[in-house]
Amino acid sequence: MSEITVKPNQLIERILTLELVRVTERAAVAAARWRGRGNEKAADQAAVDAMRRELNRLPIDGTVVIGEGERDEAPMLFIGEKVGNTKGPKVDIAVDPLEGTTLCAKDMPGSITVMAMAEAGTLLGAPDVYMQKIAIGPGYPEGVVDLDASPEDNIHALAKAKGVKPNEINVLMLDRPRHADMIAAVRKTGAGIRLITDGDVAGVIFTANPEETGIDMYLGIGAAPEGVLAAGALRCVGGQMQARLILDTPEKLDRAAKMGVTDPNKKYQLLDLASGDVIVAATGVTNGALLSGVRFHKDIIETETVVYRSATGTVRRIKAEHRELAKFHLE
Ligand code: VTB
Ligand code: MG
Ligand code: MG
Repeated sequence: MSEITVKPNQLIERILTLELVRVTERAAVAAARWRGRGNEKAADQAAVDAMRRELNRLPIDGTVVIGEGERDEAPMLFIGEKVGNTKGPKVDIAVDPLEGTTLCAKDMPGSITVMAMAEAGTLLGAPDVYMQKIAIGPGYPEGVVDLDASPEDNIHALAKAKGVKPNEINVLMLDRPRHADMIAAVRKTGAGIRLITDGDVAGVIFTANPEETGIDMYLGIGAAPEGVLAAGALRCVGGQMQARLILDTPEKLDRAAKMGVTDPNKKYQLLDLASGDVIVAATGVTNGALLSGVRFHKDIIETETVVYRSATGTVRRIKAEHRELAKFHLE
């Protein structure tokens, strides 16, 4: 049987996989210390500080392409910020240091820390605007669903491809007023809808293994950065995703143009969102369906991280016990 050959540039990427786990682990522990305290900003800031500190330890020449906002509005991890000790490969970095700040502040299920690292120039530089998204898991014919088709047509097409009735399809959507018509249209087909208050990075990732998550399709409007982060994970497991930026004001058009978006109505395919080798890591902050949350014990802190590597299609779940880190928890 032929061995998997490791190209030289992949060696550093293989080594860095575990380093990215450390980045999201440390950010998750920092955010979890604010879990349930009702202070979204403090939880988010703690995650940002920890993620930036750990990123700057990495042997990479990284540029934040998806971050806490554009340069003039985010003090840290802004789009364009350089991260890493510059002694390494040029890479794109995408971060959501605390995905689901409200979920963390209220200790509700599903908040995570998440980041992606990819070959330089391969992640869509997405301004923090809304994005229409549709996503399904692997194993279906290319283009079986379409962002511009009606929810009814997409549900019927996916059901046919899956060999089930439409009322056996389950869709995940953000529970938002902007989705009222879409929710009604999906419900008309008899399909089920899991409504979430926040966290559609995980929401898209759930489509990757419907037998475990019960989710066949993600549908709706969420933030663009979250869409690109989720696309990185789907690149690894072979799902399908289409997306379109919502640039409905001159200001948003201008911001997107400054980030190289030339066609504001472009329908992005998965490979437009994340076109090169990409690693995505996410650690649970509160307990959720994707990951268990951080657990604080007297001398040990427990974390769970999932890390996706598109170059090999590898998904790793890493449960870690942190003893050294726990000493700082006593402060
Ligand atoms: C979306 C979703 C994110 O925030 O951006 C949501 O993509 C915000 O939506 O996962 P609203 O502006 O309608 O509140 C998250 O849920 C968390 O960042
Ligand atoms: Mg965030
Ligand atoms: Mg977010």
